[in-house]
Amino acid sequence: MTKFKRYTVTTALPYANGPLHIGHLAGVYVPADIYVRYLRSVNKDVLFIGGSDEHGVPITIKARKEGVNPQDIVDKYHTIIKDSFNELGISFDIYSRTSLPIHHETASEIFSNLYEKGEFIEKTTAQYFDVEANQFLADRYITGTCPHCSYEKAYGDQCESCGTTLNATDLINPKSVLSGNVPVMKETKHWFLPLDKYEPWLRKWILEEHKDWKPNVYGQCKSWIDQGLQPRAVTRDLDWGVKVPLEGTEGKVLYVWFDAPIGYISASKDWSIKTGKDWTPYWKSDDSKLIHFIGKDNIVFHCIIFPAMLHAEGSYILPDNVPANEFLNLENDKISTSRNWAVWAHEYLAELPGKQDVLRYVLTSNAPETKDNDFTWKDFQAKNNNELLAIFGNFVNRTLVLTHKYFEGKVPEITSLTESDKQTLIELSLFPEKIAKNIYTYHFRDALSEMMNMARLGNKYLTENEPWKIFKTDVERVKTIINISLQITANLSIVAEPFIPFTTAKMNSILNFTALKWSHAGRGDLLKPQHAINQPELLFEKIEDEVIQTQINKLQKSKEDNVVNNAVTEPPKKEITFEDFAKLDIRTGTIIAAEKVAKTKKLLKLTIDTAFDKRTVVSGIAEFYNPEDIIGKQVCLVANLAPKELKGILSHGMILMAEDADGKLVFVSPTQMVKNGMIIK
Ligand code: B3M
Ligand code: ZN
Repeated sequence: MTKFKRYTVTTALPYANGPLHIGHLAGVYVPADIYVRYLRSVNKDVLFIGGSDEHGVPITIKARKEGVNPQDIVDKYHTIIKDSFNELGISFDIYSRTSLPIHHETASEIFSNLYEKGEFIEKTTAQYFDVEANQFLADRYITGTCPHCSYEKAYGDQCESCGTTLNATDLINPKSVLSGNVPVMKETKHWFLPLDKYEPWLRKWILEEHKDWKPNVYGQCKSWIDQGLQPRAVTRDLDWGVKVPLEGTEGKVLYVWFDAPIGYISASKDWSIKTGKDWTPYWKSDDSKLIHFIGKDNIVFHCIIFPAMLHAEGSYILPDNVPANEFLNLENDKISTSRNWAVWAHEYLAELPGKQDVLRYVLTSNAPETKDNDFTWKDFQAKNNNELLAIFGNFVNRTLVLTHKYFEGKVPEITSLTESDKQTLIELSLFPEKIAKNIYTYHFRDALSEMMNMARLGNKYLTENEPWKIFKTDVERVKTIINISLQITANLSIVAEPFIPFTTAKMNSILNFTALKWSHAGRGDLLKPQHAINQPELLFEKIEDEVIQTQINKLQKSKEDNVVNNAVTEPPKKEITFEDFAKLDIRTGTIIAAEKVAKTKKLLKLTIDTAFDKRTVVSGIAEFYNPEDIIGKQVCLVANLAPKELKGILSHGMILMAEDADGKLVFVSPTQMVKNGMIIK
């Protein structure tokens, strides 16, 4: 950690179109905060940057739905998000926002600079336009039938049924979301960043010079680069965002993924304005280390597109690392805003007051560092009761109580050291380095577990030495035991600070000393003899089953609400005759094999035993069912549907599923076991 003089640490700018949830916190903000708090403790010069991403189509869509202006939406959520971060102790030096003038200026400047250098390609393309609404349509504003799977509500950028990435022009029967009309094609001019041109440079910079990046990050970059990079449009026809700073570009703004990462730079300028300090070394000096904390869905933007922009601009530093995390699931199900399947930060803070550190602890110990991970309320309770309370809290509390009981709250002196005392002090001295190394290399789970091991050391020491048994007979020995236990406590208050800062602040106030820095940690003489400590307070409290059950019930309710709310209320399709219906040959069958179809999110390849044959059916249910869970399941099959090729697999028939208005699918199956091959009529 030598060559760097200062650290520029950024965190993904959350879209200001909804509140924060635990997935955001576990993936990005808690690890970044641990990293930064540690750096500060080792006296590094750090600028910790956050802010709200207030542009982009999802915000305009939300505003339209609610009948308000986009600015109203972002004002509301910016405040909610900012307050949650603050209450959770995410210690940003600046929490800015991209609707500020300083951001618009900065993004325009970088665009103009690249434009003047001739870095962009100008292209006129035909795009969908809604005549009635008098505007060009972003991909998300167009729906139609998917050319691959015939799903009728595919979006212009992606079919949510088969997972295929689409262009709006691929859709069959396209409709504008704004007016419901059929859009027309109209020519429009846009500016593209020629990523293909930077490919050789990117290949060298990432694939050769950044082999140290996490495997998930490196792997994603490699796969993008190997597939061949294409020019990417950096402007859009939209009326919300940073205006394109060129003549005759009315109604055009910078693409949100062009301006959002520039938000890190403008946030730094915002910090300069507010503090009077200079932002430039953090972005323009080679001895600054730039680190982007993000989730895995943002990798390409932070590792390829933003660096390519900065490289082309030429005066900024590039990231040294991008320690992106995978996703956190909730109770074995993907976190989903639209299904309200989430633990929302602001609700957590209101419903479990004073438990910020418990959440920070649980999210760190479950952090999705190498693979997707799961948060469950039962595990949350167990980690609080069996770890924070039973190990950390219990050790600290016993030590403090005994100090008051035996020595009137004054630190006793060490009288003499046994071999085992010396051993304990040696072990104590080794922890700070182990923890630091893990934090510095972005292994926050391991760092946290070493921190807990230090508390375990204290617990074991007290339990083995049992001062309460010998106080009457050997007070001199007890003095040493309590002194050492107090030294371990003081050490914990230093090394636990990055993880559970509210708790360590409390500890410092009980220990009656000002927070020490990391360089003090490891020593056995932090608290001097006769130093008076304050009355102990409990650091953690037991979380009872009722509290957890309330949270589980709340989630259960959101599942039920979803089912009820999302019933399809459209009128039935056009009438058919019995003869039409009789053309359908629907039969029972059993799934005897199931596997994911490679490179798709939604498709499973099933083998169905119909009694008549064993056939392959490709079904778009992978988001709702795991292959291993549905083997042996009885289903209803449209057996005489013409075969169709999906992702190179010939699918013979279709499984009947019930679908709600959000596209959630459940099997329609016989209510009791029946033989395969029964006719449904
Ligand atoms: N707002 C996407 C997201 O929240 C986007 C990140 C911007 S980081 C510059 O995942
Ligand atoms: Zn599709």
